[in-house]
Amino acid sequence: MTTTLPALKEWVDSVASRTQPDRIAWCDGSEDEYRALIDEMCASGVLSPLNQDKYPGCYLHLSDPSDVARVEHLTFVCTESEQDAGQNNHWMAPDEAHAKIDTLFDGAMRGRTMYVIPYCMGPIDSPYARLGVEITDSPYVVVNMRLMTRMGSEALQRIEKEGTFVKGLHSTGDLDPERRFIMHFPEELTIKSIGSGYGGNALLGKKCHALRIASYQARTEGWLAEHMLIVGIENPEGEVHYLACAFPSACGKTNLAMLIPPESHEGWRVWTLGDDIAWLHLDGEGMLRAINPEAGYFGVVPGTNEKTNKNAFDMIRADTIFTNVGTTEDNEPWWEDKKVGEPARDWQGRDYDPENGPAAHPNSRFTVSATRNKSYSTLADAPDGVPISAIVFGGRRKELAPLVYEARDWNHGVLVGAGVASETTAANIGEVGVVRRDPMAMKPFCGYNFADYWSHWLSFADRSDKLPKIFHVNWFRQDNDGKFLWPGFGENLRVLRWIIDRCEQRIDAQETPIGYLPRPEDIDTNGLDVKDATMEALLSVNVEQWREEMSSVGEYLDSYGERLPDALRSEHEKVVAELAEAS
Ligand code: OXD
Ligand code: MN
Repeated sequence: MTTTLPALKEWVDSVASRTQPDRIAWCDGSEDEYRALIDEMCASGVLSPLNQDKYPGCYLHLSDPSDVARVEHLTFVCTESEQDAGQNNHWMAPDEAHAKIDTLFDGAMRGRTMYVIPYCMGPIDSPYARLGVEITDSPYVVVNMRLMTRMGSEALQRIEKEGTFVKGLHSTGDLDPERRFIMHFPEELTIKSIGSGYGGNALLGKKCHALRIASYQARTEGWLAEHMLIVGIENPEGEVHYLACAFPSACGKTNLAMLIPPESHEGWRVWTLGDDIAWLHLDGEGMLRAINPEAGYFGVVPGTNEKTNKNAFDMIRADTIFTNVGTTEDNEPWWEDKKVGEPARDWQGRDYDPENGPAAHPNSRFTVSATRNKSYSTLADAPDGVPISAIVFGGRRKELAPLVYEARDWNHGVLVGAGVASETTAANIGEVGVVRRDPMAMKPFCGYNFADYWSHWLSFADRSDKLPKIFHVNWFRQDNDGKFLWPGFGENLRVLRWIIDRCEQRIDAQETPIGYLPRPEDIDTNGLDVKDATMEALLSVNVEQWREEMSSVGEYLDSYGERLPDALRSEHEKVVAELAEAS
């Protein structure tokens, strides 16, 4: 197999002449190809089969212990002007970046196979889908890309027809963190990544293409590429509302996307369209519609159990690739909080010893096709996507942010999104548990200057009067003893119901300086062991703390200087003024 598209052929040839692979394999995305690669990797030790009776089609990959998460400090956006990348990104001049990384690619694939992976982000026949080709020397990346994207012959045909595609070059190199870089050239629709075989560093369709490059493209083309799950909530009358929710990495997006209605909610159903990324477009009527560019999930494993996410727990019982989990004596995958079984070996393949830390790495992952999810919505394949009723932002905050509040209008909602802060998690290499600003949950993923990004968001208010309402939620508020106040998981449906009622104008709300809040009695707590006082606490706005918060948000926004849109500044001033008046 090769291609009829000269630009693609020339690029593949030029990469091969630099990297010097032993052979080139064009991936067709077939089941046979997948199986052959799995068998090859089991023979070479890159993968090992898990217990095939209990976990059929499941395999384990243990990564290099230095290569276990995204590496934001080694991730660069390389635009001609440093200001275009913004202070939210690490920047390097494109010439310097190409020169630096190309040297590392010289001869990097000697003795290896170079795989060419044509892929389509989004339903193959969607006008909103975008195309890419990843070249990699990792067969592990190929099989993951097959689960995560629509990859192979059909994608290649569309690439040949349209002629435009994102070029992604990846090599695991020598896995030396000193020679690890993830570089993006949005002006050239190009990604170059070397030195890591892990997740978002290596599966270039995901964070690199569908967020960093796509957010840049989206700005020039008038749409939004966001770090959002897409979920459909169906009430007992059969009415479905679709929500797009942005949360920082490892804050429960997959759980919310697959939420199982609690027993108290007979007749309710939840449909998953996506668990990580949404591409949002205005349609001819001014409705914001979402597609999920991905076709699979690369989810955090620890914490997944029958109670927290039964759909995910069942979904990963077959045809799943596990990365960096532990194993039991009879070779089942094991992770902290699985609630069944005992670990025998840890994620480094050593005999399990609690002295060495957890059996599964906190950022261990499953890769699985979305179609294995029981709550999968076939509308995930709809070319026009689904209409979005509400956008929901959230973060992991011990205090301050109430369980839920609603922005007054779109522009205020952009301020709410821009002010999102959350505790850092193991999804990135770095300190865990430190609160940082993570606007729209896009801090690690926006491919251009945040100030321009907020202007782009604000511009939607001039383009449509049918935009979704914007909300903020916080499932993670704690009492003074560090106990979570809200039960979370399936019970979050109770909060989503209030959100939907607000969208349908079925319920009033209290106006506060930070936006509209439910009264404690507006959230249905029937059958829940949550006391009235707890609901009061969950829905309280501590004016003093919010003044401090707004002053910190103000400082953060000001750090973007001249480029910060005036409309955002004035939204901030409005909230500050309301807080000043409040008692
Ligand atoms: C992810 C992340 O893997 O956000 O989705 O880190
Ligand atoms: Mn993510």
